[in-house]
Amino acid sequence: MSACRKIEPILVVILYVWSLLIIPAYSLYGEESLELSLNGKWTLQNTNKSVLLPAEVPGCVHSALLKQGLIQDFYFRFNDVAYRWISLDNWTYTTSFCPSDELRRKQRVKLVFVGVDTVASVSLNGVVMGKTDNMFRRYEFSIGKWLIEGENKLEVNLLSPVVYTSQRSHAHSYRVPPECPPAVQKGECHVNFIRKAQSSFSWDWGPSFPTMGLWKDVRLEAFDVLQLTHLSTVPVYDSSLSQWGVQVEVYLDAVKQTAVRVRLLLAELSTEESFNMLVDPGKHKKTLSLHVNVSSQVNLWWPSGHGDQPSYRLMVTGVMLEEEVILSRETQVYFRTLELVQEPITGSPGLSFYFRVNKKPIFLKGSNWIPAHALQDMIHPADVRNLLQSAVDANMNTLRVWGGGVYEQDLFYSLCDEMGVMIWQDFMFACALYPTDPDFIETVREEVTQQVRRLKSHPSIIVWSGNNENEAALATDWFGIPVAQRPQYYKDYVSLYVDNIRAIVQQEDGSRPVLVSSPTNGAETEQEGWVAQNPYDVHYGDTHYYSYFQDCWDWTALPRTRFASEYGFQSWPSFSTLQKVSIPEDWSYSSNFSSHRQHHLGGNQQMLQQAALHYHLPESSDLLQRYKHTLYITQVMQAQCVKTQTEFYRRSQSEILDGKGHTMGALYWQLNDIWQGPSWSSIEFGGKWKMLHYFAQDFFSPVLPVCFENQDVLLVYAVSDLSQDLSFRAVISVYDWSRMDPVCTVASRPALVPGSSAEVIYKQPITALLAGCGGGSCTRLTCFLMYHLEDVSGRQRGPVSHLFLSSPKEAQGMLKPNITFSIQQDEVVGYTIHLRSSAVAAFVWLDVQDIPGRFSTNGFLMVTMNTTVTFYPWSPTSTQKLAEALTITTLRDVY
Ligand code: BMA
Repeated sequence: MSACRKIEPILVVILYVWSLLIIPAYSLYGEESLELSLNGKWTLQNTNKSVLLPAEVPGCVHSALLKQGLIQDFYFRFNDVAYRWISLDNWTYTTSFCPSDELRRKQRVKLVFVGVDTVASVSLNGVVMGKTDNMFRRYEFSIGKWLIEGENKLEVNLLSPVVYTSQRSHAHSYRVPPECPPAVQKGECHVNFIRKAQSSFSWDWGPSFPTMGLWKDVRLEAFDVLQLTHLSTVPVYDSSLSQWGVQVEVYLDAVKQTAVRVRLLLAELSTEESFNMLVDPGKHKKTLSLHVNVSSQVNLWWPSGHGDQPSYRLMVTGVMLEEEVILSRETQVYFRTLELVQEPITGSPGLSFYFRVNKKPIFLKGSNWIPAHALQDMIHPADVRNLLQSAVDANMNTLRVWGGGVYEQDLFYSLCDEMGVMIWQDFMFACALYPTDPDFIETVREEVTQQVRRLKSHPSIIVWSGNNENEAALATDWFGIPVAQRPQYYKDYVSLYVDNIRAIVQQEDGSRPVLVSSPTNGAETEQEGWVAQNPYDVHYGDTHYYSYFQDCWDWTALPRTRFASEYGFQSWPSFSTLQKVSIPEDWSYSSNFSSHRQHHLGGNQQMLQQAALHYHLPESSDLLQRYKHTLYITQVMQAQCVKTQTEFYRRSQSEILDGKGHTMGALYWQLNDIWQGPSWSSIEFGGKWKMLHYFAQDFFSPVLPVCFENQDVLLVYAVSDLSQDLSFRAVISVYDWSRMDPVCTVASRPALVPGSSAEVIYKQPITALLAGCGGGSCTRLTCFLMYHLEDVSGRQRGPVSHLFLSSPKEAQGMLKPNITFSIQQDEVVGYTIHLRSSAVAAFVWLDVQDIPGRFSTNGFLMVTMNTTVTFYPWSPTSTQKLAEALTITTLRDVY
């Protein structure tokens, strides 16, 4: 059947297109557009034509095979290895379409691919239109003269990315390590030779699914005179005039010389300006400076927790000479200023490293973002929204879009703008050295230019950063490069990230800081010629820090860094999440499945080893129960470890000790998961919160008490992200493990804590505290502390927290609690769960299996007989379903 009868070209009077001067009778100022993605019918075929199937665009080969039932759930058990064949083959996408006469007659007709994954040759009616080699670029091919009347055939021949990288690496004159990922990752090799999500060849938290496909829209765009291809806005503050402005960039593609008048209107700010311009044939960027009316009140965009995120509607109108409106487009503009401050600190060698938003120093609290799915086309907008909402609900204000994944979709950044989530944006290079052949550099240059233009209007983005850990990889010689060869690799490094990426970013976006790597020493790295001796130097820039064998409760071993951009511990997801991709024989910690999903060498052992430092390991004779308890204990370990470390960073905000401190950021590794497996994440694949995420909600709270011991002296810090100074007192209750009422409660005198600071407000030798408590009946083994902050009116501020005085495995008097519950549906928000416990219970963990939603709190210490927790469902449920699903686990249950 001819495609021509099926696909009606859609005439869209596209608002963002101008067609001036010549007004053909058949199209009034309009551009013709033909969507080939959603409306088109595509087929997909492999090299030897043994597989032929319908395919959706946007999409990829894996998802097409899945939708046709030709493969099973690729996350199921060992399917990542079983389906390796898919990306070892080449695949061809084919479609037919019938352009209207109007479209064909346009002066310029472009075939636009918003995203091709990755190496492909595009042909139209048998003629090659061009090639692609970069998943992160948009491609346009001029196809006007190749279009025929009636049915046109479009083919995209995708080359196996695995074969491609193998060929590229072999053709390269010297090795560009790492050649292959560690065997435990079961991944593919030479991913650094392709501009594609680096984690798609496997990572230490994710499977190898080297996707291939048309992962974003495909369409024809046609016009006669002029097209507005893109619009960007960046707010600018002129402090000498105390005036806001907006730098508006319009990107134009002109067929012939054209005169246009562009009107910019910010109605809410009583601001309007018009610009006359003459556009020459070809592609152009025109920069327009809009000055905001000085008498208008501009409300600023603030990071979450520091204020609102107001935006203003900017109308952009294109006007012909005769004052006829031919274009009308609107966008949101947000106003904020931004600085990355690197300046000397009294009493400390090195430089500060912190962000100032609207002149206010802000402590960055959050985590690192990885791709939410191995197949980008399987990510639903609701998933993105839910993950970001979970970040905000846990009091995060920042996410780092890590350099081994993808530049995220537009929706991600728009939601971050609206929610006040600041973004540390890496460029997509990670944990590797990279080639610098001219064609590689050229495609990267185009990628960087396009991405910066696409993203720079988002106030959420606060820094561009060249790569993940590649400076460190060179400086600390991860890949054993002989000394004599190092200059070549250093040269390649500087060429790629400094001479190309950094230079482009500075040219395209002067409104944000650019870092070359993470971790980096920032200005000091630059001084040292871009590869610092020690990129992990705590006196400069940001650091990444992982230590799996050290006791994670020992804060003295932690780096008192300026900015902790990565740190973390692994845990396993919950049983209900794993159950979706496994069968009963997999449900033990030593199963093949458990080893298979673990991509970090020794990871499963490390988790138990770290847990065993403080907790009894599960020993139930019921093997399934033991497995579930083991998953639980890994989450307990992770939550407590990351809590200790994050609290250390937050309390180090205002002090310099031994020349170190002024920590202004804590972004743990990692927020989300790509599949159901062990990882450093605080949210499981599917959105379920791990215990760590509940802990994060507390340890990122705007007001936080931090209690710890320093050589047997107990200290409480009050950490405040508030704008105003406030007096706090620490209230510390000493509890005996064997009973519910506190043995004693002490309170410090109120102390004034300036806004945005961390101050010591209580200090006492632990022996003195215990001796003065309940007749001295408490020991480190029998008692523990619960503490919180109060303001002078006696109101609790921030969370109630706990401090153990010995490892719980050594605690004396811990009883096996019997916890009963009843559930009641709330009027509005959710379900109230009333808990009643017979004894003090540690790490009380409520789990409703796969009923989507989250609790108000979880993993808590229960020191009162009764407590209530709210469950917020994400889809309709009932008290009965919840009651049937609910399980409660506590620390004492596992041994
Ligand atoms: C850091 C990250 C990731 C990795 C994580 C855990 O190095 O940048 O590459 O997943 O550590 O190993």
